[in-house]
Amino acid sequence: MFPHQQQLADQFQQQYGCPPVAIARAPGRVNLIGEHIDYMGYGVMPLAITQSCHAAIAWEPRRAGVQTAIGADSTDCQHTQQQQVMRIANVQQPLYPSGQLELHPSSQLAPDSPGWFGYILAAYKGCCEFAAAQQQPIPSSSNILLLVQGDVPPGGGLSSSSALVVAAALALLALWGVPASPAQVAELTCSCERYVGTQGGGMDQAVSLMAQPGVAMHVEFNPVHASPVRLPKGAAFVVANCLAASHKAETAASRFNLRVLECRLAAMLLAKLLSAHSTATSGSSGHVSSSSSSEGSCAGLDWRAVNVLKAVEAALLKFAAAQQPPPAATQAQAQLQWAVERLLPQASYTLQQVAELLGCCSNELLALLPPPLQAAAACGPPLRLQQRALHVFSESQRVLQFAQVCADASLSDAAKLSQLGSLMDASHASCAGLYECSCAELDALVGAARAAGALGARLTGAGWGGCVVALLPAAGAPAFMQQVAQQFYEPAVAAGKLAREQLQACLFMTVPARGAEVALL
Ligand code: NG1
Repeated sequence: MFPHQQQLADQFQQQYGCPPVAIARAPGRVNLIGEHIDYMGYGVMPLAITQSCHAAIAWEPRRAGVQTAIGADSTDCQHTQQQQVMRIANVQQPLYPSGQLELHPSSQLAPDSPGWFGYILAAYKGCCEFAAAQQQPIPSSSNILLLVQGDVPPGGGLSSSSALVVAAALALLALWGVPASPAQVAELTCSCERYVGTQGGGMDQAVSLMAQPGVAMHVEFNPVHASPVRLPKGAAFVVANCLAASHKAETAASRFNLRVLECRLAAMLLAKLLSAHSTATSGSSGHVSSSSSSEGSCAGLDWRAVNVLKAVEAALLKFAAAQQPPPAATQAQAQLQWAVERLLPQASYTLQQVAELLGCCSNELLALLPPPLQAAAACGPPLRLQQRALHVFSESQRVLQFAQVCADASLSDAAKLSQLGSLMDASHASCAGLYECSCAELDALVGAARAAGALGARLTGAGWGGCVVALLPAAGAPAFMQQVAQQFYEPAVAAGKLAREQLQACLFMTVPARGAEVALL
């Protein structure tokens, strides 16, 4: 039995007058390093936190003598007389209002539905698609009852939304009796969360499902898998909320999707330019010309088929190695930087310029992108391709270095802690400078954490608000927390911006927790 299980079962009974048949628990996560690179194909290093989302589920009981909402037993929605619905409630009322969702695989969120239903609808659609692909029938003879409870702080970069999607998906699959491995649920919840609008990678869902207690997880993609990484003895991680909510997705043209767009265009453009590298010459714009006839000759790159920066990494390294004179540095990170700066020299690009460099028109380019990225492009933002690509390549190298340091038997634990701290600091600098996903509040909190003795500190999650994660020697963690509380939070409490009882949710030490689980009752 996991924490909250019995309590939630009792609340379910009170809410709906019947017991749940399954309760799913899905944890939030804190990402130690590897920010904004999962959707570009690169591995990341999160751990699951104990704060979780729980979803209790059951079929709605039929009452004797009463025509049910659905009518005759059926395993096919199309044959039912009335619309099947999911009744939804949250133990946190009125923060998360109750209501119901109509259930069919093409359902849209009704305009008057509470916003948080979008995540449950996304999970439902993803589960329908998964069940259909597995040729598993979806039972639909009764309405569904769902009760949600969660304590992952929302808008904090701790993945509260993915915890909800994963918990709802696990609960639905359990109710339907559709078997799925953690990796399958990770894939299905990653793609279905895109129904909610952001074009994220698969980190949050994967770690929520696959985390192991006591270790960080090196999560890699295509296909998704997670390997445990033993952290040095004496490492403590403290999570602190900067008190500015992370609004990564408030509009379709969200800043999150704009970053995905910039990375995607950088990948396409690099593929195009690299495909011509064997006969490349510097054009007057400073760009390596892409007009050569050798397109497609470099590593078989077809820019139209390139979606992620990882796909051009090998060709970039080859490009750097083939130059005369070769770049001075031999390290992959320096070589990638050299090549990106040479191939994408402008401070920013317009969509029109990107299209011209690709040799097509803007509309043709837009047609290759999914609608949320088209929406991001429609606002005509300056596209900072070089900076975003430099962040992604350097951050992916830092993830590998983080794993190497953890595994290096020749290093003392103290030396490991110090090196991991430096990598986390460098990650924050890159997020703030090259990726521009920090904010004044996050930067101030990172500064306060360092001043209070953190070996390294960085924003965690999408950024633009939310939380930082700080690395401490365990012995120093209590004094650290006291100092940060005094310096960062007490002024907010004094100013009435933060209730004292919220402090615990804003500043806490975390240990790597176990991944999602389902209890069949
Ligand atoms: P959060 O912190 O939950 O907004 C988002 C993405 C991740 C990853 C991080 C940045 C979703 C569901 N999550 O996380 O995949 O890209 O940003 O590293 O989109």
